Amino acid sequence: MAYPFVEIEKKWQDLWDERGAHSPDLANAKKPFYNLMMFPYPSAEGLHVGNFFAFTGSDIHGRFRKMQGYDVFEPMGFDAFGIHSENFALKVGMHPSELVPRNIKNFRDKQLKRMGAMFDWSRQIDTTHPSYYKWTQWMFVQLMKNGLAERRTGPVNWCPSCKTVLANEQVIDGECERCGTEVVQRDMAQWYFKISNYSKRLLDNLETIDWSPVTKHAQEVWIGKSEGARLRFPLEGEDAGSIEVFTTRPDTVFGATYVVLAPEHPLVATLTTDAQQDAVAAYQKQAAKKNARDRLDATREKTGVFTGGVCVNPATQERVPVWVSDYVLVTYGTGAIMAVPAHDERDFAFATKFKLPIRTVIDPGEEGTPATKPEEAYIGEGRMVSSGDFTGTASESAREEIPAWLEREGFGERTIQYRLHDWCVSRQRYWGPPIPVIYCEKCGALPVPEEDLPVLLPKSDDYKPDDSGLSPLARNAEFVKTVCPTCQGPATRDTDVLDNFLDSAWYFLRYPSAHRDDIPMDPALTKKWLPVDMYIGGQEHAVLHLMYTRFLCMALYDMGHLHCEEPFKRFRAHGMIVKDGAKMSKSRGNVVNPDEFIDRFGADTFRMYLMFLGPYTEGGDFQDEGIIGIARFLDRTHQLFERWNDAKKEGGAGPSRATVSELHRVIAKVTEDTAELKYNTAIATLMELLNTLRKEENLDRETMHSFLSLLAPYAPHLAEELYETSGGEEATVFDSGMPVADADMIVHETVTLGVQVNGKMRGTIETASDADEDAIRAAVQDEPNVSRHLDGKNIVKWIVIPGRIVNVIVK
Ligand code: ANZ
Ligand code: ZN
Repeated sequence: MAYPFVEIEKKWQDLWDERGAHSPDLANAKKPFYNLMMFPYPSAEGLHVGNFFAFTGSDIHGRFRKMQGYDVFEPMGFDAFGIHSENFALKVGMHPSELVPRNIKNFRDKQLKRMGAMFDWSRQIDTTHPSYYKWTQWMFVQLMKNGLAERRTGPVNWCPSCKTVLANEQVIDGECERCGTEVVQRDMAQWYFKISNYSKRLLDNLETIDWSPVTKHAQEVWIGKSEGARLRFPLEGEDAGSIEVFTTRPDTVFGATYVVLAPEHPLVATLTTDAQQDAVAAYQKQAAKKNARDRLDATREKTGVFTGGVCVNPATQERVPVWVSDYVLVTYGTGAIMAVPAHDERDFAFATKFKLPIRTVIDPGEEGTPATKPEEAYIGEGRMVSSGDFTGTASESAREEIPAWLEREGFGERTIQYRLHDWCVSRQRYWGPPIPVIYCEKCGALPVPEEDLPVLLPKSDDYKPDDSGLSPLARNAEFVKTVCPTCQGPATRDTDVLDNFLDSAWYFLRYPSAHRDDIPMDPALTKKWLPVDMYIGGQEHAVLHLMYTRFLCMALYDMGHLHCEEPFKRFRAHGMIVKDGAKMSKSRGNVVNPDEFIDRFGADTFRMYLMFLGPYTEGGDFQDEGIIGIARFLDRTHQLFERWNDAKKEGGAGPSRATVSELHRVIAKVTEDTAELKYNTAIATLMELLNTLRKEENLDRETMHSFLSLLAPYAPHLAEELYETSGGEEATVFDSGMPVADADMIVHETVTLGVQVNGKMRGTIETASDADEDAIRAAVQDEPNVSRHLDGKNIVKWIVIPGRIVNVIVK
């Protein structure tokens, strides 16, 4: 018989609402705890089980902190701008401005409110609302005024299907992060945020924050620090300039037998001789069609063409030919490399194919003289050969000394290079905040004056993207035409919209100040509530949202708008829920609809079941039948309380010593596991406790309520109900405080072991029954009788027979 979860859940959701239980007094809270979950994009399909899993785990953490006496702020909002919403609107033929509010209503009222989370709906955010995006535009304006936003023309990633430019982070393995279409290169004028100015800080600060190691690692790799040198290879002739290359191996410069420019490098035009004009032009055209992933693939057949030009190797003073090849990217380093075929795999393949000289300058050492014609590149360390004054030294030290020498000679500098690129924020789409910039022929590009914000997105049915490289807003003459804020002359507006990732880069700064129309962030509330104490979200955002938002906070900090550089003290990535071993997808037909399960089993059971599937940070496989086990657990919990309430056994003898001991063991374990997001093992431990309690004759209220406090973060409705019916003193179980484990109450089972030295019984020791061998050895050496027989002798062997005997062999 199932307990009446429908009534119970409805009752408590209404009560929480009525009492404003989840809207803490932000200004006066004593122990603020900001518990944040990545906010969803309100799709038309509604909340899926993956969202539900993620949100539940975050809510359990929030409720757990609340039990511990914190004032928990757990806001929720909707990331409703962007290509996703727009594409769907186009598909169903309904304007996104009508679709989005409908989806939000469905998400919030039909789904999120049923899950029993402590979301503070009084501070909900919708990124598409002018009262929000006014401040998104304000962010842009601040960056622009401080030289951190810049318009540049250059190669960009273009998604032919989404018909817009994408940032580097939004291209995954050469494909559009949204739609999976292969991205192509285009040359366009776009707005960039100078996130690369922050490379070093973004990397160094990682040490100061408590984040999932995988997430930190992903950021480290993406920021991509390389230590090396920029070296200049002079061109022939008076004042002809030079080609600057970036290398991480300046020790190999004596082996640089040619130089390669990226096809897009500006010097290609200067260096190409008349005879090579056609070949080079044809090659450039072909290269433009390839994506970066293919271009960098080391195993790919190398292609390239000779420019006809030469430059001078600054170390050897020899003339070396200059080639063009697409394995050199214009967007990294200087867009040019010195090729050292003897010691770099890609250069080796290229030199072999085009019969360019291969010169060994590092000898591996052990095998005597180096091969005159190497079979493959040697990329390791060794002894320098054919390297002028450096011959005979170790390559590691030459790596320091050669660039120091070239620096003195004026041929370069040692540098640190980062892979992180500036963030391109222009999108040629409709559904976003218009970029707040005005172009005037006389005054140039100007930010829209702050008092004129927001630049409203005009409602128009003509919003389909096209291949022109211009946003649909460019077709809206009324929108485009404006006056220059400086000279009052005729001017035009920027017609692109801002990247959806800017909307989400600052939403959590807005929640506490959601009521303030006059400023983006209330200074007192911001100071009190930020940085976020616990942030939970998907690992797929490691180098997207989580990088952008760190950058924006640093920039706001530098501009004096924020008191903290880092937005999230703690971040944990949650796992993924799969179904029958496969990712859930409509096409596979294995999508789990959370609504159905809540209808059948209730939100508490569904919450707990999801958390029981596997470790929260790893996820698990959804099995329809498994939920019965949790339903039974909650039924039995309900029964236990009903029986106890009826019997009113209060004031009896109290539980046995064994039950008290078990309770304290469980308090310690569940508290620790819940704090570490190990929800599945915490639930298993609660199940053990229930079994003990079911067998106990003399349960007192303290024991019953301790159990409820531990259960409450997981099954909040049922815990509230049982707390009330069993005579809880507070208005809510969440004010009843978390029980604290008393270590002295926990009885460890012990065993007695006989101890022999060289086969003769010398004493006994008491150890915990689960003591490991190290603990047993320590106990043996502490036993005075035994240790007398060990003194001054060498222990040659330990023989430990668990639970019975220890024999120490000495000499
Ligand atoms: C000469 C050399 C000799 C190199 C050698 C390597 C080994 P990371 O570690 O990723 O920073 N490189 C530089 N700029 C490039 C570009 N725009 N496109 C493609 N490759 C580029 O890699 C740095 C190395 O990658 C540089 O060091 C350069 O090759 C190449 F035995 O210079 B090296
Ligand atoms: Zn796309």
